[in-house]
Amino acid sequence: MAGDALIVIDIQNDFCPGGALAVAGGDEIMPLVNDLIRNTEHVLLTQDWHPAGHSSFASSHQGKQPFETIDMPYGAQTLWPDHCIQGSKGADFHSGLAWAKSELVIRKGFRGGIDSYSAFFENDHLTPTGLAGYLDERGIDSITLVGLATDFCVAYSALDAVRQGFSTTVRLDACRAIDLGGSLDIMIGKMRDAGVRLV
Ligand code: VGL
Ligand code: ZN
Repeated sequence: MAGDALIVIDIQNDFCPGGALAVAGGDEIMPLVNDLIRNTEHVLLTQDWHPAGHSSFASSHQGKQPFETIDMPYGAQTLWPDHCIQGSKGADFHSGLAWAKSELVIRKGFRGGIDSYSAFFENDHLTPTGLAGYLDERGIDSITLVGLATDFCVAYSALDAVRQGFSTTVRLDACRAIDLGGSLDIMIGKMRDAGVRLV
């Protein structure tokens, strides 16, 4: 149907085993994701795309370690190992991902002072990426999300998608989680409560 799109979230080397912010089993989803790509007309990708020294990196904050939380002007921010640096090998899509047919790549997290988990808004929940406008203009009102990580970029994208009026499905079997301090259960609960279809 012309009204459907598959959005493939952040399947990049740094989120796969061996990468800087490896998600356990991140590379296992490739066959399923590639099947979904093959069977969906409109395929879009997101790409985490940080400048060196990004404010979401623990290394940018004196005395801070990865996975600690800090207060930023836009709210709480988890700190991460340096990852997905613009133009680096770690920021490339995983070599097993059949991304070639995708019609749009949304890059996010490219402004030094703010992170962006969601494909729709930066972490201030105010600055749009342009994705909703693209989907609206193309007549796409229903999206399916797959990729990495379930409890961060996939979940934040799904929550924003329903808020923006898109019929939203997350294929949990085609996602893998970071699961930091129970974050997977928390975000699954939030998605379910918000009306995201979890499959
Ligand atoms: C992500 C943490 C930092 C993700 C991106 O893709 O889920 N998580 N940057
Ligand atoms: Zn990131």
